[in-house]
Amino acid sequence: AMRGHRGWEAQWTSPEPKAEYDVVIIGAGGHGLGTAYYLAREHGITNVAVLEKGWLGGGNTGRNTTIIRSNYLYDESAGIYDHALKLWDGLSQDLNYNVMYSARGVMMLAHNVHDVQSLKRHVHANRLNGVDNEWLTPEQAKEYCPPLNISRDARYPVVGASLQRRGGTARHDAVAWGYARGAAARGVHIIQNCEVTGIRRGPNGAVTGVETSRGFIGAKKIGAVAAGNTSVVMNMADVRMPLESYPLQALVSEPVKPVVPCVVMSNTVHAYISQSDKGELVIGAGTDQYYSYSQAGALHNLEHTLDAICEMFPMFTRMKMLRSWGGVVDVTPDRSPILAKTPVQGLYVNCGWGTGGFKATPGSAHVFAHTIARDEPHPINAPFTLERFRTGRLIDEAAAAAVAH
Ligand code: FAD
Ligand code: PYC
Repeated sequence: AMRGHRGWEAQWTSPEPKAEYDVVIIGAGGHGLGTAYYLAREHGITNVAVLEKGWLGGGNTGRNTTIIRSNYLYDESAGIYDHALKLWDGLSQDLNYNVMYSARGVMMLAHNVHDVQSLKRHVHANRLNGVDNEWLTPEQAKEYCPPLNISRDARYPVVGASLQRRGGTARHDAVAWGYARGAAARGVHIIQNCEVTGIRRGPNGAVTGVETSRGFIGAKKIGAVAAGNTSVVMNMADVRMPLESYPLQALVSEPVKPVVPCVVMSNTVHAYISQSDKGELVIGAGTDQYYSYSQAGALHNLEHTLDAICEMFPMFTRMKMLRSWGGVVDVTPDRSPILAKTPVQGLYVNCGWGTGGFKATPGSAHVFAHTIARDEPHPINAPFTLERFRTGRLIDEAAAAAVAH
């Protein structure tokens, strides 16, 4: 049907790379494109290129299950994830692009005493930080999400749930496209099919530019925002990262009429579900248990996840699944991100979002742009350093990651 349309303007231009930029961003996912957008909009830095080895949004940004929430445990996390949640609220207006943010509520299920203690701890910690979160009985959980099975006979019965009502979903592609259009309109160059293969440094060790599949491109500053490939990119500047890269899989069903009104997650049975505006059930698994740079994973993980979904929602046992895929997630030892300067002058890194960075996209991009522009962290990302893995000042969010690792 698209072939019949004429005169549609490209949403962003595809210029030839210039010889040099003030800032080069490696990776055109939501975080990289958002960083370029805020560099231009908030800091007036428009001589910026975003280099992407594949196509814009083709990494984890276009592969994730779009769950948005800010119900993490620690103060530092409340700072960054709730900053993002507040930005989600006005993002469509800000970008003049409908990112379809829908605050339909994120419910996290408890199946045993340990889950109850852990989720209630999160509820209390969140409320102390002014982040909404509440505890539900199984009956209240079912009232909020009618198809949920709360039978006591289930293998892992639902014994309670936490609910963040401001949590929800958004349209992942639209986030990448909206930031790309907004950045390009302010003069940022978005260059696809341009793989960074090296980082060049001058005699004093500071960065001078990047080697790419389209030749050398000079840069005064470089922001590496390459998600699952961050270790590979940072290795080009001899910086060893505390990251492990794993495949994370998801799948969608055939489209059906509205049936799941919110997001439901269960870390214990390793499955989560929501329904897209197209009607597909969007379902995800825990990470595969081996390191890999492959954007695919093992079938048994999906089978295990669908077993769990059928137990939580017996009405879906005869649903047909349409397609599955994987992304490569970059996991830190404390399951919190790294948004920081690096030991190399002029090189900045934004990574380690693991299984949960989509929700952070606007907040992360906003404070990372500040870090690059001012050469110092924003107070919100100041705790998310690389050094914390040496000093031990960790921000352990393994439980709040809510996706089995
Ligand atoms: P990406 O979108 O991956 O962008 C990085 C880009 O860098 C890629 O496009 C890549 O091609 C490019 N790149 C890499 N190396 C180079 C190079 N050498 N040269 C040039 N370009 C390069 N998070 C949530 O909050 N909620 C969820 O529900 C959720 N579900 C998920 C489900 C799945 C199946 C997966 C895989 C992830 C999920 N996540 C979720 C995590 C989330 O997708 C990521 O944390 C987030 O999208 C990372 O965004 P990004 O912009 O940093 O990375
Ligand atoms: O971080 O909320 C999350 C998430 C859900 C699915 C994958 N990640």
